[in-house]
Amino acid sequence: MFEYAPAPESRDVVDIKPSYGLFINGEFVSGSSSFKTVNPANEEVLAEVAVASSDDVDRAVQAARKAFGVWSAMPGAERAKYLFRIARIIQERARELAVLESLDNGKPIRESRDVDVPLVAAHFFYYAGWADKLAYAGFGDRPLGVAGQVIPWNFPLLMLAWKIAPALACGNTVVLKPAETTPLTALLFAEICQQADLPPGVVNIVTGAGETGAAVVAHPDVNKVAFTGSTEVGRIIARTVAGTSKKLTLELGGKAANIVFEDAAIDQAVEGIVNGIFFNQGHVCCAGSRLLVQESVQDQLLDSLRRRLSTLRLGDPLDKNTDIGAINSADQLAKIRQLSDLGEAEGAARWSPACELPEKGFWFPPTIFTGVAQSHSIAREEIFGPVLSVLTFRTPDEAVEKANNTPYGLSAGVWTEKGSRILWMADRLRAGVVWANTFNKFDPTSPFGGYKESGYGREGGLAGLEAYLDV
Ligand code: TXE
Repeated sequence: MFEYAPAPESRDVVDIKPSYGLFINGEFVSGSSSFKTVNPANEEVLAEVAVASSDDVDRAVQAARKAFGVWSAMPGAERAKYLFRIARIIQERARELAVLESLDNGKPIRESRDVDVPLVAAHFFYYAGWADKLAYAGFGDRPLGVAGQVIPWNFPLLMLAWKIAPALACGNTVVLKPAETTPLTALLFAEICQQADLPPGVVNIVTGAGETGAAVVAHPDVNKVAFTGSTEVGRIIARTVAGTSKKLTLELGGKAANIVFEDAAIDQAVEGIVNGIFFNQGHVCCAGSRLLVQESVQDQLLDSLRRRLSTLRLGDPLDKNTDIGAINSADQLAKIRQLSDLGEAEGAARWSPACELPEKGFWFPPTIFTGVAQSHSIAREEIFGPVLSVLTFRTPDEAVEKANNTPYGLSAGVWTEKGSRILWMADRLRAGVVWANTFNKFDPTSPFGGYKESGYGREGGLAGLEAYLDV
């Protein structure tokens, strides 16, 4: 790949403690056991983190229940002050948050610094603004109670913000369980809640694996469950919640089509395709993992795409020049390898740019599969890695049919210079988000969420408030 001079961000800007407790009722408390969280770029242990047992989860839920009385009775304008304060502290501590996110997750610092952390602050600012305007927005202002929130590892802080900011703005209190491979920024966020003098028990962070998440979801005093993660675990959670009065929102997997018409600005489309599938190593639920290209421009587009891929820099996530960081875990790497091998075995042609992978850590090169058929596993299953499956189409109808031929329905992208075609496509694509001549653009004012097996409920925007209120 490309030669360049490394420019590393300093790891020393963040003070990582050797061990972390659970954040319950405004304090850090110890758990009965612990697990290690590692830096996926070099497999070094970053810290020892407490596991919340079901008793610990119960303590957290009771703290949230008690705090609900105070928090929900507080005027919206007062709640807004806390949320604005949290947003400002996030901005002040942005560098620490970004470095810690890159260390624990493996994502390039350029992304955590320029995308994740600014969006996290933006979500707190945005929902702070709604806290005293809920009645005006026609929602009334009746919060649900205690929200149990379980989040994944691909955007640890951003998923936390998507869930905590609207919940608190509406007057709910929260018990949140971060993913087991990326607990550290959620614990730094707990410190920020202390710094903002948030009343104890309004936010509780319980770390641990799936069992801890299951205890949060099943707790009888939790009134609302919000989950982002795999479709498989989403189904388990839906079964647990069925037959209770808990409200549920699920944000699950995806297999988005990025659709390029022959009249598209090809250079721009190439950038969008790269951003669509290689941003965050493809660990993105709405990643453009299927490229649908109109047959007449396939060769031209693939030539440009291969050239562009050869300029991507893979390596140290703290290096400011890095485009592609580490895969988040050994398990995720094994899944990407297994599905990619299956792609080859099923007959698709595999290509990656010449690229040296670091010896330690979890790495996978940017990869393109051509000659992919709709029946191939790599065209159907979510790989959740830097792997693009290329399919072709001739007519707009065929593009729609192929794009919709998936059990998922989270997002899609359309590349064309014809405005009418964008609207025609957006009407027919069964996806919660359709981007036109761009991809992976997020904004707190826009609702985000899926159709079909990508889940239900919306996060972001006004629709995101509905998930946390009795309307
Ligand atoms: O997800 P899990 P994993 C997809 C992606 C990825 C695959 C597996 O395809 O390769 O899922 O990833 C908690 N009750 N996505 O195994 O297991 C778990 O501790 C309650 C897409 O990491 O779903 C973690 O906090 N909670 C996705 C969270 O659920 C449970 C993002 C997600 O983990 C639980 C992540 C249980 N029974 C993965 N079991 C997206 N939509 O963005 C686990 N958890």
